Amino acid sequence: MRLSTETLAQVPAAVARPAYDRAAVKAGVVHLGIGAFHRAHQAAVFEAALASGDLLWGVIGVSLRSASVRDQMTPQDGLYTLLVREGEKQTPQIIGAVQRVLVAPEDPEAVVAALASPDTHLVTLTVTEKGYCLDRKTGRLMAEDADVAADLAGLERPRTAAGFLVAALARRRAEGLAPLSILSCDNLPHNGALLKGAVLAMAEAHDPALATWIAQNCTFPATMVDRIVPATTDEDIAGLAGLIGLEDRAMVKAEPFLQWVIEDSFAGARPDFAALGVQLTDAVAPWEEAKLRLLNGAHSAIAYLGGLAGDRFVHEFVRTAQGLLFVERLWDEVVPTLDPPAGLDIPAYRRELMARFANSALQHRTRQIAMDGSQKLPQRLLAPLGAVMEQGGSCAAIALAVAAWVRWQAGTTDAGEIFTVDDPAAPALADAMRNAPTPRARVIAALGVLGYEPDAAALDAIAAHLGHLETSGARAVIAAFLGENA
Ligand code: CS2
Repeated sequence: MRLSTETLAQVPAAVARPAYDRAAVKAGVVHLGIGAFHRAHQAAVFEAALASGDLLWGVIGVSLRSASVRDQMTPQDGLYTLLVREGEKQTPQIIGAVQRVLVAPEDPEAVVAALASPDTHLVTLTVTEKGYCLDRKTGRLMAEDADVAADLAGLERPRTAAGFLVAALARRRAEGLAPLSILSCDNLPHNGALLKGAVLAMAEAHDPALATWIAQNCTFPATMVDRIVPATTDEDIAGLAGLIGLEDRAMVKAEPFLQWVIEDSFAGARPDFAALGVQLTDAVAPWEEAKLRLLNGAHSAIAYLGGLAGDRFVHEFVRTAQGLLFVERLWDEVVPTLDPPAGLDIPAYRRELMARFANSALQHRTRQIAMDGSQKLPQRLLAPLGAVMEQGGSCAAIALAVAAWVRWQAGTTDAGEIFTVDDPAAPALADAMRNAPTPRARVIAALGVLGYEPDAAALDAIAAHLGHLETSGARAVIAAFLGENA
């Protein structure tokens, strides 16, 4: 039997569930990119708003591509379980915030209508780094992308996030409706400004007066989001059925930790975020930078080094003394590049991060994090690498992590297992590296695809690590690195 409004009463009484009247909730939020992360993060916060009695913050979820989330959630009336796991402890909570899921390619008009509804005040986005369709070198919309080109030509059936937003904002303006607060929740530095740039460029191409209206009335607060949310597996769904007595194909699993920092700049109504544990601030950037470089940078290092060495999960990497020490060395190099916000205790943050990585109940796959490396590397590892070089610091651990990413492009683990490199730039990377005969040439070629040119010392370090990785494998290289940098 499947979880739904009708079967909800069968769930054991100890399991938390919506105590508010779902029928009375208004959809104040449209979320673009309703994957597991949204359901475990922002939707959990909106659920808390609803639970507090503020019924304006139901969510209409939008999938920009596939129908799978809609197909999981619609038979369940939008209900799903958030399963918080740590050690032996598992705490399920049934969430009712999501009212509907729309599949954009099937019915783009429904998405525009939802965004242009008078009930909508906030738009949140988790469309992943590549979903902004921005050229990372120039910061411009990728006009050569087929979806961007289609949206630049006409917005009758938008395809991109920026296209949907512009089509809907045009309608809101024409109908005299209130502007929107539009919050990027992706792991990109200055995500608010990036999104604003993409939306304004799209609007400018259609109607400069609309672009001006958007710039003057809508806001694009920067946000930092943090919660580790591994992809759900069939075993997770089977395990949850044992806990709640029902099948829930839309469940998500997450760690207990949740952080959301939002730039305090709203165009109109919003929930009482502060009361919901969300941090409102004038400056998100220092939070974002610390999180991207320490958490996500270490994640990517673990994904490539651990992935090459055969670690399937993050906790397996930090369970070994060498893995743990390597992450500490990486952080030692990165910390001097940060300008941490008041309120962030770096030593405590590092300890907490390590404990979060060690949470074996999450089963967070290294392959999941390895995905889309070309989109992630710049802010996670290359920016701190550049900053370390400028400061004249040591970059050996960061360089090793970057070398592991280059090595990853070969598509084989150290044991010779073949895998597919899951990255929109994979063909370009393979092309660039095909005729690069030496480790040094391969580093130059791979980083060149990202538009990155390391300085001579960094290049030497990355190339030496790559040569060593190619001949000896990740475990041996980490051991040698720790021997030299004890
Ligand atoms: C991870 C992130 O998959 C990845 O790239 O580094 O999803 C990470 O788990 C989150 O940013 C944590 O907040």
